[in-house]
Amino acid sequence: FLSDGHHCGNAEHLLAGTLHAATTTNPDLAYCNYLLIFGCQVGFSGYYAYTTMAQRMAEARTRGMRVVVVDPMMNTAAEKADEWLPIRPGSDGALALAMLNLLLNEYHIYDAPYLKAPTNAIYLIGDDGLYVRDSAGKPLVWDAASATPRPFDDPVLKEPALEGSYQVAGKRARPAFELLRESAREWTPEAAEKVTTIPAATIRRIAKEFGEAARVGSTIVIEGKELPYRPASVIYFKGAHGHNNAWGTSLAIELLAEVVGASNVPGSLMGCNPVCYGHPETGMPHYQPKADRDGMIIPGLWFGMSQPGTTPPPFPPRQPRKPRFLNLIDLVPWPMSTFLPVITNSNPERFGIDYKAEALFNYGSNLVMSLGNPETTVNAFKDLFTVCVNLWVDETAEALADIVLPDTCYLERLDPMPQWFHHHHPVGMGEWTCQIRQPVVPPAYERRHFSEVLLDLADRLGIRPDFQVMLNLFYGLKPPYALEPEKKYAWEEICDRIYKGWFGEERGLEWFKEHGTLNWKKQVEEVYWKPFTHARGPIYFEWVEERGRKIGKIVRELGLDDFDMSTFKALPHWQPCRALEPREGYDLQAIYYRVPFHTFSMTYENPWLDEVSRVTEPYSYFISINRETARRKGLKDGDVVWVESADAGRVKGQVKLVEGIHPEVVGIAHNGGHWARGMPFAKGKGVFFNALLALDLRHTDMVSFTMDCDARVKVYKA
Ligand SMILES: Nc1nc2c(c(=O)[nH]1)N[C@H]1C(S)=C(S)[C@@H](COP(=O)(O)OP(=O)(O)OC[C@H]3O[C@@H](n4cnc5c(=O)[nH]c(N)nc54)[C@H](O)[C@@H]3O)O[C@H]1N2
Ligand SMILES: Nc1nc2c(c(=O)[nH]1)N[C@H]1C(S)=C(S)[C@@H](COP(=O)(O)OP(=O)(O)OC[C@H]3O[C@@H](n4cnc5c(=O)[nH]c(N)nc54)[C@H](O)[C@@H]3O)O[C@H]1N2
Ligand SMILES: [Mo]
Repeated sequence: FLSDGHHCGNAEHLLAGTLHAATTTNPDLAYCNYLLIFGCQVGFSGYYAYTTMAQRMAEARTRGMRVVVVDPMMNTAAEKADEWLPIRPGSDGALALAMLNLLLNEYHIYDAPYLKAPTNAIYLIGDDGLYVRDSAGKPLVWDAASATPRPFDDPVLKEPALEGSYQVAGKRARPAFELLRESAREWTPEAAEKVTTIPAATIRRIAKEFGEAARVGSTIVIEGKELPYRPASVIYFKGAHGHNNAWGTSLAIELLAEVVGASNVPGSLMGCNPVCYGHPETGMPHYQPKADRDGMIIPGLWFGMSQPGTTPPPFPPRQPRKPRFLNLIDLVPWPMSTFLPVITNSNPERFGIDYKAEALFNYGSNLVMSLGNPETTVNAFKDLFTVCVNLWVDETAEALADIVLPDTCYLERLDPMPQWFHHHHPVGMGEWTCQIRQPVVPPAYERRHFSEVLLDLADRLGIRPDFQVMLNLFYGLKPPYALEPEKKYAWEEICDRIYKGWFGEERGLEWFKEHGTLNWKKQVEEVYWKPFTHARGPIYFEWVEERGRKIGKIVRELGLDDFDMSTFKALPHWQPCRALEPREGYDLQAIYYRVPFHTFSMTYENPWLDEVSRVTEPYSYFISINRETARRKGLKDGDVVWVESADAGRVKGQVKLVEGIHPEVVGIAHNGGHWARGMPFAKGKGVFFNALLALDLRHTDMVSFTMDCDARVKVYKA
């Protein structure tokens, strides 16, 4: 019932799925001239397709691309940027809304032709907040040419109205764009300054720079195809959206790109490869978005399958229902991963669920450390029969496991297409690459490849046929390469069939073992796919409003008064996250960040990286605090302090005084402070940030299942 990543990028993935037909996004650095980053280290020290993006970032900077980084701390991205905007954590939505307001209402920089074509900006919205539909259920738009409402896909529609107010069947109906523009008005730069601590004059300048850099109306020819050219990109991730105001915030940032048309065209924010026509000889793999009956984008490729209880694509949303699953994915039918069992399993009756989980199967996650306060996690799962598949006996295995299955590490195993699905493939022109991961050493000790273990488990459970049908679906395998349900295959044979199924008889496992990768050229229509589709991206999330009402009704019936319905809105909005709510005696906010040479928390067990962290780089093991704030508190470099959360635990560590951090903030890298006996190098190194995070509904954005990943804290000498 847990998918990977826990609180990784839920709000972003929801928007990536609906606006970009992909799981995640990345900027098109080959053409971008102005990159505005909100709480993300793309191309500098983290985020996705890391190494390629770092190279492209370097090339773009050499070419003169300007980088502006919004971040409470001068981490790797901010320190290399042309401009750093130190923001108060959790307030990015207010900044983005003020910029939207300036673009739409003051500078009048927006891309009307784009908004009219592949978005729903022209769809008429009634005073009930929902689409105005015709008798056949089609959303209507206002046709200014005939002064009548018409279905959005009516071929005679000439001049769809983006603005104004109309009467349809005696009721007021306004284009979604008109509502967006109106609602953004509330966010003057001065109002945003109060919330973000970024001066109003700076907000005005940045909005103008971004809007002008987008060159609305311009075109570029790439490989003989004329395309819209929008060389300005926004990108945001963990820092900006990792709060319980994730939905409204992420939407505000995304719409900065949408209103200027900087979405999936040269220079802009791009979905991570949502269109693939496949290898020229076989046409495999093949996927592309399509439109639903309201004209909106359905992604062509998504994680998992749309089975009850697993992750469905975010759109079109199913009807909400009283929860049967502990992850509440049937109540809120669009988040892509969910950590909620850590909350629901302790008291399922409260959610109308009449069972508790009995077993936990954990593959390569240290969830006792990576979720939030470990006491909550251990309490929720301690009675479960738990299997951990891991390289080490980490904190989760130590606290919860009945059985630990030792997995092979990446140097010991054979994997087909290890980098294909998901966001590892860089965006933009270039090549598609399919790879092989081959073992370079035999597995040590009793380690076994997890795929082989899964096949064995499927046999013992008697579900091998179902399992192989699932693999056929997942890899799109057709005869003669599809797995026959009743037949037993070894892992090597399955890999061979996957390769042959995609690339033909002569390019099987042996071919890949010899050649390593298969590359072919990406086509313009695959990469810059927006101008070639009639599927529309939403600037108005009508169904969040519509389904939200149904969800609200169920929530009220269940009496869940801590289930926050206030963020279920169709348009961007901002409200303080929990860590921004004033708490007597707690004067600071704790945030976390990644450093370039660590991956999550597991690399704290790597002796070389441990040495780097101890000897040359103070930002992985210390608690960073602003020099002036430290002075007021009488703290010096190297002092040992407690950081105590208003809502959860406290952690101890040494302080490092820095200039490059917002004065109201303490910064802690990743998740250190391991305590498992199975991780001797990591043990006691660094600071365990997540002890500070409360795991409950109050700290969760219920639209996207994103938790507030910073905490209101106080700092005092230990
Ligand atoms: N404080 C803080 N919390 C965070 C984050 C953060 O940056 N800071 N990030 C959040 C995000 S975005 C994410 S995605 C999650 C990540 O959270 P997790 O996925 O839980 O990451 P880790 O804590 O590194 O745990 C990874 C586990 O996988 C094991 N492992 C490594 N390689 C293999 C392998 O090949 N096979 C198997 N079976 N196991 C292996 C490691 O031993 C380790 O126990 O954390 C979330 N929580
Ligand atoms: N080197 C490395 N690369 C990685 C990973 C890794 O562990 N190491 N993990 C991978 C995974 S799973 C993920 S999810 C991605 C994450 O990719 P990123 O989101 O790029 O990762 P972080 O370093 O956590 O970036 C968060 C930034 O946001 C800032 N921040 C914190 N709070 C706020 C806020 O309220 N507002 C703003 N504007 N900024 C804020 C932090 O200071 C930090 O600089 O990286 C992936 N790539
Ligand atoms: Mo993540």
